[in-house]
Amino acid sequence: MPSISNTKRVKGVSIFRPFVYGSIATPVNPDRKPPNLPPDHTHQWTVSVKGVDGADISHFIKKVQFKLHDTYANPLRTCESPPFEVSETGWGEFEIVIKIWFVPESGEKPQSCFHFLKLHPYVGDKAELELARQQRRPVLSYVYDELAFNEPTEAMYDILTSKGSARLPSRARGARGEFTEESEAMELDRLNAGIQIVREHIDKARESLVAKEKAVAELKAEREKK
Ligand code: SLL
Repeated sequence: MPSISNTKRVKGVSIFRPFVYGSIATPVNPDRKPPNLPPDHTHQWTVSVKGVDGADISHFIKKVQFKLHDTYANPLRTCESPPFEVSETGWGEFEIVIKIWFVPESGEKPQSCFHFLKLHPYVGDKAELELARQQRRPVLSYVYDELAFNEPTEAMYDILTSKGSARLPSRARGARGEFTEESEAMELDRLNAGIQIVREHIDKARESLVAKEKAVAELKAEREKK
């Protein structure tokens, strides 16, 4: 049993560790169907939680549970050791709840994140999408995220500072991995949608400010008249 007696916390310190979660899905080739594939299953996919560029994450992540759609037998899938991943076949997209447990030394509660399983290509114009479909290109949907250990226990501080590092995903052009141009384009779409919402908020705030300024000016003018 690992010792969890050292629960004293290191004050004023936060340690961040990058990780990646998401899925890769490949359309089934009708000429090379895996045996026992149910006739309505169109895709093979893998959902995973992993380190950046294959970095080890098992010194801080102990266990990962993936909650699949209820149409799957035993939808709750647990990985007690790396690789933290589930491979399946299916026909539809759905949200996967990913619950991450940390090593006991951390004294941290488990944390959940949500991943929408993508089976179909969705970036590009009609012709590009059609080509991707025809070529049965894998569809990647990965998110880069960070786990924060705020005021870690002393034991956890020792673990985090002696193993691993805060390595960022490689962005070299043509690099193979989770972060392809497609997933980058997707991330950009998400960011742009976010920027649009922020813009709308700013516009609304500006309108209300202008209205208030007008009201104040009117009040002032009225008072000066008296
Ligand atoms: C949809 N809301 O209707 C989604 C649900 C569920 C996908 C998708 C099950 C595979 C099996 C499977 O692919 N479920 O029969 O084991 O699109």
